[in-house]
Amino acid sequence: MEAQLSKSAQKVQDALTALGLSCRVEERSETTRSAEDAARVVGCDVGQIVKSLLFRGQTSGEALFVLTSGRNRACVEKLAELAGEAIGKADAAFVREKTGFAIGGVAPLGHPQKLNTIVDEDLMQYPELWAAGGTPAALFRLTPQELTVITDGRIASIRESA
Ligand code: 5CA
Repeated sequence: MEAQLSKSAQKVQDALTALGLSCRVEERSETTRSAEDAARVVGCDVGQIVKSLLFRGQTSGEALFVLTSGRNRACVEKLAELAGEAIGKADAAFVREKTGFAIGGVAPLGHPQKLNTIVDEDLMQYPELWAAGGTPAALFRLTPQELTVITDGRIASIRESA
């Protein structure tokens, strides 16, 4: 029998099940707080980790949810262009309010309300991805196609180039 998930991880599992997806949230004994931690724990390339970042429109105050490859940094100028306004990084309280999760465990779904979402096109090249499952030790495996179903996001080139 599988161990019972914590409340936040179960919320993510329920959201996946409600979408008809077969993804399974796993809670590990080691931290998966950062993309590097997560890649080490599951044994994948860091590029296959879905990083969940939250930004805030400086004019509208609206949340912009950004999913990038763990290999990349999101380019704020590209995001601002897509959002149509200047944006800044959200603080921890805004992340909690808009996603319902604490930093380090923000899942791409299971939020209290629908978030305007942008997905890094570099995530689409991998056969499978891993995303945070609601806590800094919870993860689930998914395909890029499942990620687009989950987020209903706009796929764009948002990588910061060196
Ligand atoms: N569980 C891992 C792998 S899926 C995870 O959640 N990684 S993450 O990259 O999606 O989330 C951590 C991110 O939170 C960091 O990349 C960073 O951009 C953001 N972050 C860290 N500290 C803060 C902070 N104080 N305020 C806002 N964002 C933060």
